[in-house]
Amino acid sequence: RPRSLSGIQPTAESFHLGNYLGAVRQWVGLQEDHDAFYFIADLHALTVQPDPAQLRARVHRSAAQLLAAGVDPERSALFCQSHVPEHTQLAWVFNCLTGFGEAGRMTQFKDKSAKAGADKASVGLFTYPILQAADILLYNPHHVPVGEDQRQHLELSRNLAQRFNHHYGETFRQPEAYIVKGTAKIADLQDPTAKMSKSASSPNGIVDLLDDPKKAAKKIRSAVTDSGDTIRYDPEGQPGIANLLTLFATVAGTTVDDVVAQFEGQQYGHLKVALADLVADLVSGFGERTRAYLDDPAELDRVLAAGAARAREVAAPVVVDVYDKVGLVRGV
Ligand code: AQP
Repeated sequence: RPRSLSGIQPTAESFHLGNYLGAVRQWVGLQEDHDAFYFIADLHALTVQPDPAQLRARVHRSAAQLLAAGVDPERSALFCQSHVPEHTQLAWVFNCLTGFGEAGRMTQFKDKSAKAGADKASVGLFTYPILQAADILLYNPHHVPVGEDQRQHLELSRNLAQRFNHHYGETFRQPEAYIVKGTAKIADLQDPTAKMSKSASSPNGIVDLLDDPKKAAKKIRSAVTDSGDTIRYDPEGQPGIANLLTLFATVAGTTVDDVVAQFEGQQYGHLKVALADLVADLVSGFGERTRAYLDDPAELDRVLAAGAARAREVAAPVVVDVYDKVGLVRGV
C-alpha cells in the first residue's frame, strides 16, 4: 500500500475550518487505502516559545480533535512529533544540506518573521521547513495531504530528497503534495482574499471547530460578500461567494455546480442561512466527539504511545541508514 504522512501544529484552542477541510479531511480519506502516519507537530510549536503548561494541554486537545475528525488509530499511526527523536536526528543532516539563501526564500518564514519583527524571529522558525522535510522523508511517503500554503515547503522536501540521493545514493522517495484543488485555500470570512488562519486579524473571519454552534452560524451569516446579487462561482470577481460555495459543497458532500444550481435565482442571504445551519451541525457533532475524547486523557496517551511505537519502527532504521551513508561511525 502507498503511504501518506502529514502533521499539524497543536492548536491553542481549536482547529479551524481551513485546517479541517484543507488538510485533516484528506488525512481521513487517505487512511482508507494508505499506510498513514499523522503527527502533532509539538516541536514546530516551540518556534514561537509557547507557555509550557499550555503546550502540554494543547497536545491532548489536538489529539482529541483529530480523533473526532475521523483519524482512526487502528489504521493510522497517530503520534506526537517529539516522541519520535528520529525527526530531529534527521533534521540535523538536512540542516547541513540546505543553503542559507535557500531557507531564507521560504515565504512563510518571510511572512512570519516580518510579523514577529526580524530580531524576534527564532532560528527555529528559520529552520522549521528543514525539520518539516525530515518529518516527511523519514516515512518515505507517496502522498502528503496539506493545504496550498505548504506547497513551497513540500518542494523543499523534494529538493532535499533529491540532493541527498545525489550525494549519498538512492535513499529517499520524492513525495507528492496531495492538495485538493477546491479546498486547498479556504478563505477568511471577513477578508476572502486572505486564507483562513489562526493569526487572522478578526476572530469573526475564522470558524473554529470547537466554536459554540450558534457562534459559528453567526460568523457564516456575517461573512463579507461583494455588492452583487447573483450566486455564481467566480473566485476572482466574487471571492466571498466563491468561498461560501466551496464551504457548502464540501460540508454537504456535493459539488459547487450543484450548489450553484440549488441556489439559482436566490439571494446571498439564502445561501448564508443554509450554510450557517450546515456548519452549526458540523461543529456541534465535532464538539461533542472532541469532549468525549478529552474525558479520557489516559486513552489519548495510550493512542499516542502506540502511534509513536509504530512510527519509530519505520523511522529508526532510516536514521541508521542515513548516518551510515553520511559517514558517521556507529556507536557501540
Ligand atoms: N485556510 C486554509 N485552507 C486550507 N488549508 C489550510 N491549512 C491551514 N489553513 C488552511 C492547512 O492545515 C494544515 C495544518 O496547518 P498548520 O499546523 O501548519 O497550521 P497553520 O498553517 O499554522 O494554520 P494557520 O491557521 O494557517 O496558522 P498560521 O496563522 O500560523 O499560518 C496544513 O496542511 C495547512 O496547509
